[in-house]
Amino acid sequence: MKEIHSDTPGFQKIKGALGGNRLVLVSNRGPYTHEKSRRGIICERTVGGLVSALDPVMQSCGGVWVAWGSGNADFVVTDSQNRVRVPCEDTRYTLKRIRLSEREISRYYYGFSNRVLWPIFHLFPEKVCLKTEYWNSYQKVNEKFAKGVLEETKPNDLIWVQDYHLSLVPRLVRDENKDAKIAFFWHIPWPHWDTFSNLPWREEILNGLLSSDIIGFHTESYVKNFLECVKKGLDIPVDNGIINLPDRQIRVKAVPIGVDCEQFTQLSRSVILRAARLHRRLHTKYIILGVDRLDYTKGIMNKLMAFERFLEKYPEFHEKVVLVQTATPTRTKVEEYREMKKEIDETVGRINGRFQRIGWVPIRYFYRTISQDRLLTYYKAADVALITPLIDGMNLVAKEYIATKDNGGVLILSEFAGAAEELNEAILVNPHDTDAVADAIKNALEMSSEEKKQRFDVLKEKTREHDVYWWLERFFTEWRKTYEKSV
Ligand code: GDG
Repeated sequence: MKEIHSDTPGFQKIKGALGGNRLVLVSNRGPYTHEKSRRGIICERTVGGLVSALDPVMQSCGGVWVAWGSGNADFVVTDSQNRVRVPCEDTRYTLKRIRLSEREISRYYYGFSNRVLWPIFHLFPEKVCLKTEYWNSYQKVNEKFAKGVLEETKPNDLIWVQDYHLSLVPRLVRDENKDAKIAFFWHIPWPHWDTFSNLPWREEILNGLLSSDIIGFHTESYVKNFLECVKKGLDIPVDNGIINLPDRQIRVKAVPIGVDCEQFTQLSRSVILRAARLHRRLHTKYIILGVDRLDYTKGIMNKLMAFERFLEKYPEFHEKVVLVQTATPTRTKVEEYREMKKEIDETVGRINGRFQRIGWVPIRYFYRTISQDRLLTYYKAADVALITPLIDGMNLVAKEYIATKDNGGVLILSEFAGAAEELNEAILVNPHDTDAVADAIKNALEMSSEEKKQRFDVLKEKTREHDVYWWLERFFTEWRKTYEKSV
């Protein structure tokens, strides 16, 4: 569990940027779940970038987090208002849980969020499944979340809504409380109008978001696309990142999320020995690492094909390189994700069968959620991180890898990850170009120590400078400016 130092300069700055106001955070998944086990009810922190970024702030600043209660004992531990104090062992803030029925989970979450918005916004039109019952459920569930927010909000609270599952919440809250202070952060890409305009409910989604006072994205190109959609979809004037409505203005900003660089660097010191042992255990000189949720956007299949091509083209690296690939289970109830898992299992088996020798297995593949310690050990041990999403809002793994290393690891990064806009000292690749990725692996392994250090030092400096505290402080400062201007 992460230790919180609420008096560090990072947190002091964030508190300053919040201006003493309380935060009401709203997201689909909550930061903690309660699950029944043989040992009783266990409280666990959820794995993922959003929770890693926001739980420490909530712990430090207090407030309320409104989220879906998805654990099987989540409502056993809550009070009559569906509230529970968290973290469980040292409570610091309130978690308000929203109860969803099986049908809502199936239609709002697996349906509209994951089979409509996710594929449209990640440019996979062939995977989109448009059903009116999904949309109806999405509206109902957004209403439930908005009601939960309104029950918890006091005057002057700052309501911060996260991500594509909840795009209608700002409007639903504003309809009931016109003075509410609302911000939105969109964590996935925002596509061009040509793609977005295919969405039958495009106006409702835009209008939902436009009830916020500020909307944040990871990159300038997502901001540009979003503003274009507002102009074309709603015929509303946009000027220099400001949307002008008759009665108010909305600021739209690129504020790229970061990681707690200092903490990754510090924690990584505790895994130095384990990282060294990993090379010996895998009988390899070089370790290449991939850490991805098992999602079609993350490009795991393309990566495997590129690694196979690398082994074909450059046999001098046989018995010297191992690809460690973790695939974190996600959306396991969706048939398509189960099929993708099968395809990846088979491909790993085929490539290993083709190249392995006694004592050397070229791909070590793990389909499971690994512990934070193990993740750090992998980051620390890896000579190269191979991060090749076909498209990705940001990709925190790239930043976590750089934050953990202190001795010049090489980052190979897809040019279609939001992180590539900032981390352009990485070896940038087109993940669809199998040969180019294979060559990039060779180049990474053969790179001179001088070039490695030059690139790494800049990447580390950027990751350190634009860390998670910078993200929060910058976003909150921009948010507060909204109200200062209108006074
Ligand atoms: C969305 C956007 C955007 C993963 N597997 C394990 C594990 N993780 C942690 C990583 C990292 C996080 O989960 C994954 O972050 P990503 O950024 O890669 O991706 P998404 O989950 O797709 O998130 C994305 C992000 O929002 C933030 O705005 O960057 O583009 O799609 O922190 O370390 N952690 C542990 N075990 C695992 O097996 N402990």
